Amino acid sequence: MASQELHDLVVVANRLPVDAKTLPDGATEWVTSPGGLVTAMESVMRNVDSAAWVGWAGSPGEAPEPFRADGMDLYPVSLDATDIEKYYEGFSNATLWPLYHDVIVDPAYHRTWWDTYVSANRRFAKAAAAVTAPGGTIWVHDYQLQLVPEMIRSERPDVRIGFFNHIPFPPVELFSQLPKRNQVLRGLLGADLVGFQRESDTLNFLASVRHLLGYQVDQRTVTVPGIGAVEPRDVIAGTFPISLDTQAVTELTEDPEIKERARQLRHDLGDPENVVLGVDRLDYTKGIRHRLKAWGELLNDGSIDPRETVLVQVATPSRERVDAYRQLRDEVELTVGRINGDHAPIGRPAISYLHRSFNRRDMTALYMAADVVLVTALRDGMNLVAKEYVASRPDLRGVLVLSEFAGAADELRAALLVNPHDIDELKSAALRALSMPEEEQEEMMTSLRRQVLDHDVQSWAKHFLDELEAVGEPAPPSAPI
Ligand code: GDG
Repeated sequence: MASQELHDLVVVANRLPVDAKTLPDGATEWVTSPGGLVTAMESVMRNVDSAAWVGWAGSPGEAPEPFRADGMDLYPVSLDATDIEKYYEGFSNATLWPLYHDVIVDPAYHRTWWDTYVSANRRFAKAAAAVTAPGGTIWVHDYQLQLVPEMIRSERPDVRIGFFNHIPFPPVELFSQLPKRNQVLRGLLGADLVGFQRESDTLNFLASVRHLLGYQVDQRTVTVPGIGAVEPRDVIAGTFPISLDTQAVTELTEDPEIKERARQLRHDLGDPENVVLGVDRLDYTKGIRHRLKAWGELLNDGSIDPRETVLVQVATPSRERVDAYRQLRDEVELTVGRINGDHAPIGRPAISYLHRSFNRRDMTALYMAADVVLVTALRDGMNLVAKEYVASRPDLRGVLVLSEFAGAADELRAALLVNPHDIDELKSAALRALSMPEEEQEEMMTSLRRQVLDHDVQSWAKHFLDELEAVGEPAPPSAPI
């Protein structure tokens, strides 16, 4: 168990980077979930004397006591059934998520959701403020916790606060729809540095601050006016595109067992000439319906022969208690069933649809087995699948079809960029990818890999924390609140 010591660096995210595993004797073991953020944090945490992570442990009810896992001190925050319904599934995932992703589905607004969002944010803020050393640094992550920076600041004006938004920040015309929009902006402006994935997100945020709050914005610097004894302060907004632990991906691609698994996968699919892959959380932002529509049409008009070309679609279960997600699953599965019914050869699918999670090794084997990956997001903060595919192809083979609405499109300019709303364009991009000569694939992959391998997640985290370090001295610990 971790002592309640004070830490120089504290990460705050909705989820702790661990999953509970129940052992045969009924005891709980914590297994770290190997996400990109954990890897990034591990690399920066190694360089500070004492680092910690504050977040929800994943099950409703009372939070477990603080504990250590893989060298990190973890501080669980409790969320009860009402918090999960109103703060997490409600305001975070049925209000903010669709609004921040271009209202692909209608955002729902309920006043009680907001109240619970505020109280849950306060719990995270208090937990972080309590474990941060004087003059320490707190890094808050993502849209579920937008009020946390200001809440921490009011309690701990002595600490440096950074905020990073993993999802897009919408244009002011859309953001203005959000009830409590000004409270959200003020919450974010409690940070010293607010980071976004794309330049357009940063500019959208600054435009909202200027238009809705009327604060002075000079290039990247917002001046938050002082009130009473509190001095005006500067907040910097910046663009920090997230990336992968490319070293870890490279190691997986060199593993003979995974190479063999990739060969086996193709064999299991009937050794088709072409394997096309989609990997997404089953989320309406990912453009899975558009992809299936294009694929169904290509099969209908005979442009693709299902005996030669198979589409593998991994659709990882996600947010299954939120209405729009249940509906999406039904629609996707109906469409896949229809397409397979119409086109699959006997004993083999035209679309191999996998509604479950795979481990990292299997995911890498899938990327290595795929001739084409389709990323057709209608809006996506970054989209790590696009980068993972590129990092998994040291053989320089394969083609990435990438939506221009994914943040990754800003960096991966060499991919076949598409507007996924244009089904004809999607169809021609898929056909072009399938017929791309090897030299052209090599050229594309070389250029994409240069971009991905030169910018790993460790340098992303370091860059953010270095900028945060540089944004001026916070108030001394004794400063009045
Ligand atoms: C948010 C933003 C931004 C998927 N299925 C399985 C599996 N995955 C992994 C992928 C990838 C990750 O999950 C998904 O990341 P994405 O970036 O594609 O999308 P979101 O989950 O929406 O993430 C996004 C990201 O935050 C980071 O800032 O890029 O825009 O929306 O790594 O490989 N992993 C395993 N099994 C699966 O079945 N092991």
